[in-house]
Amino acid sequence: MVALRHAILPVAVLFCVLFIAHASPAADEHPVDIPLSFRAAPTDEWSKNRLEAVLASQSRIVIRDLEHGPFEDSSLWRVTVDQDLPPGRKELSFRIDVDPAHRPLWGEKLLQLFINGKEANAAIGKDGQPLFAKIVDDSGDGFVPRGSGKLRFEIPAETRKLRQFSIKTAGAENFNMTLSDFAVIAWPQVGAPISAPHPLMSELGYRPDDKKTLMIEWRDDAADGSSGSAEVIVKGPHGSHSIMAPLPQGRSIASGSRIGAIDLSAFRRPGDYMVMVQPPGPDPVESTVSFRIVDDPKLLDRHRDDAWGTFYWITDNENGPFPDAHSRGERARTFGQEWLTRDVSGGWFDAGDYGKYTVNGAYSVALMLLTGLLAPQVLDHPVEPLAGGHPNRSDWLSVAESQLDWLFKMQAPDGGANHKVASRDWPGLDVAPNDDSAVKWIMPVSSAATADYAGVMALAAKVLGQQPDADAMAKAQDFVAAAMRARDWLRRNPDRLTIESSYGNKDYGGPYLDGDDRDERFFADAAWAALTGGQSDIAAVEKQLPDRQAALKASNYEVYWGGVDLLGFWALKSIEAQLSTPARGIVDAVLNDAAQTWRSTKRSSLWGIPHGDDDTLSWGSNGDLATIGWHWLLWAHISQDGSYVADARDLAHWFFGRNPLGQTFVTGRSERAVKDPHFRPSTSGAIALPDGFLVGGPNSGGFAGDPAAATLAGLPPMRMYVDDRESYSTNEVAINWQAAWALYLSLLAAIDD
Ligand code: 9MR
Ligand code: 9MR
Repeated sequence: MVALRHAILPVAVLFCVLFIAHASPAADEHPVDIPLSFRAAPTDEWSKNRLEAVLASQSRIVIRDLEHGPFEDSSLWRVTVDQDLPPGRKELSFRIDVDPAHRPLWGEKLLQLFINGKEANAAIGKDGQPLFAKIVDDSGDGFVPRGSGKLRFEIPAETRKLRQFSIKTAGAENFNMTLSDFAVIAWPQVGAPISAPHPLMSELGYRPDDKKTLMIEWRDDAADGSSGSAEVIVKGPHGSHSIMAPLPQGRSIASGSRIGAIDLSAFRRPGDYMVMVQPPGPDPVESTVSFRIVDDPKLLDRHRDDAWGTFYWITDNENGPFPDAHSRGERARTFGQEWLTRDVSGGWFDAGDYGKYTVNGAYSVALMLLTGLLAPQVLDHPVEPLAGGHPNRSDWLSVAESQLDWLFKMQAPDGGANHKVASRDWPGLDVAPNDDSAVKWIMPVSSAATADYAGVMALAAKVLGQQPDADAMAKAQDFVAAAMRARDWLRRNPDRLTIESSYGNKDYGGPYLDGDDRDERFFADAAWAALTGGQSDIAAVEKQLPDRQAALKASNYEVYWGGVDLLGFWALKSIEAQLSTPARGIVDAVLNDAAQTWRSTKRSSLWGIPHGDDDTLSWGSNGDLATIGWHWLLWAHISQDGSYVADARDLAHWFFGRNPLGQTFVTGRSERAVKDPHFRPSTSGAIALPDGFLVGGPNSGGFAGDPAAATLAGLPPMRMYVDDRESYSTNEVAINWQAAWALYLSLLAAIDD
C-alpha cells in the first residue's frame, strides 16, 4: 500500500494520545515516559580517535578507552535523536554505569552533557532542589560527577524537538562507562494546546487581487474551551508580518477538527510566502505552509488545458493512444443473445476501468454540450493532445464528438439505449487497454439510459446543426433520427425499466442503476424542445416544470449522473425567448436558487466549500464540488450576476490543497498532487500518468469493497481518502467529474481573460 500516510497519526498527535491517557488535574504526579532509541553510534565530533563509542543496543551506549593508561583530554560525542517533544515540563533521563577500572583524572568529573547544543542542568526534585550538583570549573563548565545510577536533566519547556545531545568526556584512565535506559519524561500541560495547529493554503497560487484565505485547523483538544489567540507570521517579499488569530470555536464534523479562517488578501506583492502558526501557551509549537502570489492573469490556463487534455488518454478509437484496443468493441456481444454482435466501438473509457456506460457517458457529454450551447466563447481554446479533430470545429466539440459517435451506436434495434458495454469481470490493474482481450458485452436496455441518450442526441444535433460544414449537418440528422427513435421507445415504455446490478454473480462493469427515471425523461423532453423549438414540444415540457422544480428543491439541488433535472433546466434556458413567461420564471428561479443554495452553504462552511460541515461526502465528492463550480460560473456568465465568480474562484483552492489533508486532488508534478490514481492505462504501465485528472476524493458513503479504503474506516468524512491505486472509491478518475472539472476551469479561465 503506497499511501498509508493519511491513516498514520503524526507524531505530535501520538503524543497527545499519550497525554490524554495520563492527564489528570494533578498532572505533576503523572509523568509520561517516552523511551528513546538510536539508529547510529555517537560520532567523534573532535576526531580525537582515542575513545570509542559503540551502540551496544538501540538504547545502550558504551564509551571506553581504546588504549589503557591515562587520557588527559576531552572528547565530544554527538548522539542524533530527532524526537518530537510535547510542550511543557520534561526531562532527559538515563542510567550511567561506570566501570570499576575507570579512574577519573580531573577530580571527580565524569562528563558534561549538552542538549541541543546547550549545557544541560540537573533536573529539579520534589524539594525544589537540583537532583545532583554539577562540578563547575573555572571556565564555568559544569560536569556530572563520577558515579553509577540514574541521572535526570532538565529539557527546557519550550523545546519541541530533541535533535541531539552530546557528551563531553573528562580526562580519565581506562575511561569506560555504559549509558542506558534513555527516555524523555514529560508532564502533561492541562488546558494548553497540545497538538500542532495545521495551516492550510492552496498551491494553485493567488493573483494580487484574489481573496487569500488561510485555514488553520486545530485538533479538538487544542481549542476546546481555550480562549485567546495564536500568532501567525507571514514571511514574504516585503519581510515578516505578525497577525493575531483568535482560536477557532467552530467545529466541523466532516473534518473532525476546529477551523479558523484568516484573510490574507492584504498581501498583494508577487513572490513566495511562508506562513507560520504558533499557538498560545508557554510552549509554542510552530507549523508552516507556503503559498505564492503570481501576477499572471493566465494562472488557470495550464490547469484548464491539462484537464481537457486528459480526454485524449481515455479515448478508445483509432485516433486515441490505444488504437489496437478499440477494435474489440466492434464485435461486442449482446447479453442473452450472444450470437448477435454489434459495433459499439469508440468513445471514452468511463473511468479507471474500461467499461462504457450510457447513463454516465451521456451525462458527461451533456455537460459539455450545454456549456457549448450557452457559452461557446468560453470553450474556444485549444485542446492538446486532441484525439482526431475536425478542421472546422472547436477542439472541445471534437472531444465531445468522440464520445457522441460511440453513444450513437448504443441504440438497440428497438430504439431503446443499452445501459452499458463492459466485460464480465473487472480487468486487473495491470491490464493495459491493448491487452484487454475480454469479450465486451452489450447489456440490456434501461429507461434511464434511453432518456439520457435521447436528450444528448438532441443537444448534439442542435450544436452540430450550428456548425458550418456538411459533415456536421449529416451527423446532426442522424442524431435527430436516433433521438426520435429513443423518444418513441420512451413513449411505448412509460414505466421505469432497469437492468440488474449483476448477472450470475458477475458485475459486467459498474451498475449506474437509477431508482427514478422521471428526471431523465424530463431532460430528454427539455433537450428535444431546445432542439426543435416547436410549440407542442415546449408545451409538453413546460407542463412538467412545477414538479421538476419541486423534486430538485427537495433533493437540495442534486446534480449527478443519476439526477439530471438541472440539465433539463439548462437546456430550456437556451431557448428562453420561446418559453411562456411563467415557464421562463421557473427556469430562472431554479437556476438561481441552485446557485444561491450552494452559495449559502459555502458561506457558512468552515472549509469554504459548498458542503455542510456535518455532512457525509459521497463517492466522487470532488466531482460534486466541481459541478457546483461549473453551475455557478455558467449562471454568472448567463445572468450577468458576477457575484458568484468570487465563490467559484475561491472553491478552486479546495482542489489544490486547502483541505484537511493538504492534498491536491489533481494529478500533476507537485509534491502534493495525486500520484497513484485508480486508472488502468497508467497502473498497467501502458502510459505515464497524465497531468490534470481530478480524482473522486473523500468518500464516507460506503467503500463497496475498496481494499485500500478499509484503512480509512472510522476517520472523519473528509479524511476518508487515500492516494492509492487500489482505492477505486476515493482515488479513481471518471468522465463525469472530469467533464465538470474541465468546464469549470474553462469558465474560470475565461473570466480572467
Ligand atoms: O476497478 C473497478 C472500478 O473501476 C470501479 O469503479 C469499482 C466500483 O464499481 O469497481 C472496481 O473493481 C473492483 C470491483 O468492484 C470489486 N472487485 C475488485 C475490483 C478491483 O479492481
Ligand atoms: O460514480 C459512481 C458512484 O456514484 C457510485 O456510488 C459508484 C458505486 O456504484 O460507482 C461510481 O461509478 C463507477 C462505475 O460504477 C464504474 N466505473 C467507475 C465509476 C467511478 O468510480
